[in-house]
Amino acid sequence: MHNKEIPTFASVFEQEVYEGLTAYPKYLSSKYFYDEIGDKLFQDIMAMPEYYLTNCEFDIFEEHKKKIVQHFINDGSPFSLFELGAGDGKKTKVLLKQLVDSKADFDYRPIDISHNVLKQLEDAIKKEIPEVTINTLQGTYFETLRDIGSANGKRKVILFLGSNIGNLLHPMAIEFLQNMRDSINEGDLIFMGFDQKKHPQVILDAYNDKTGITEAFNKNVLTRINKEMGGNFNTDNFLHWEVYDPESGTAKSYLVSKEAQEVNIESLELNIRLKRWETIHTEISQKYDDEVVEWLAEKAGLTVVTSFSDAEDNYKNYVFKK
Ligand code: AVI
Repeated sequence: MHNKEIPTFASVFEQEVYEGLTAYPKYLSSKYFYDEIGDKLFQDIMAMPEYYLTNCEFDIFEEHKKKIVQHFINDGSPFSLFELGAGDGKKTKVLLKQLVDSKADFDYRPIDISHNVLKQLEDAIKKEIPEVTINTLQGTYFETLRDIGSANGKRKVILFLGSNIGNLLHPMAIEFLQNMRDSINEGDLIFMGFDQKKHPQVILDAYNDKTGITEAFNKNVLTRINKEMGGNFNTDNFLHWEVYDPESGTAKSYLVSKEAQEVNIESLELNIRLKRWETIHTEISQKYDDEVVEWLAEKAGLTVVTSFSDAEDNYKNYVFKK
């Protein structure tokens, strides 16, 4: 019998690239967009006028900050405010300032995979809102949720903003919400952003800007494979393509091969062929409505307490409890 060789991988990234590029149809996970360059590109995306999500969430916080923090403060007992994937904290600062003004007894515990991001955030908070006690936590969502779960004593409020949940398909989103649920107790809260269904063109424009920032962001996964695994992708040979299905609310990003091509990835000892117009699916950005959010929450054993939205209901932040 012929034994098929099982490749060994130096990292989960390598393994997932191998699996995704040898599958049909091909795929790569959007979690690999983010290295130093990808982080910067995402910052640029958040500053684009087409990428309405950031401004909507900022406006919701500005408009409803008093009511929002009232939910966090609850009975006035001390609490820790955790934030998963904290980023630059621009929006969170609105809530932190309001918490200080409301004399809340809390500490802020931002969590991010990047040391660099956390250091910058810590410096900014210490400078701009010195009243806030900040303790950063470095790690993946999964590891840190475990840490949150075992942190005893204070009440917990967990922030998960920016519709980051939208990068997970529903089954994964439910699993993620279940993990969040397992890390909190009765009386704790989860506060999350969910981008809403809207005019399909607005969504397509947000994920397909004319300046090409989103295209560069999408292609950064290929650039990373080139750098980190000795790949020889020519990113010019791919189109960035965005589709949005208004029925399911799913926006999907693809890299489409403009010509028949062969790519070699040295450290995977892998040669792949792409036909002309063959696709690599890279990202989903799910859009929601109240029914879907309630369904996800129920599946995960959470209850929707209330929600806050912008004037046009383009975006909503939901408060969940156990
Ligand atoms: C991080 N995440 C919520 C963004 C989104 O909207 O799906 C990532 C992104 N992809 C393209 N533009 C922004």
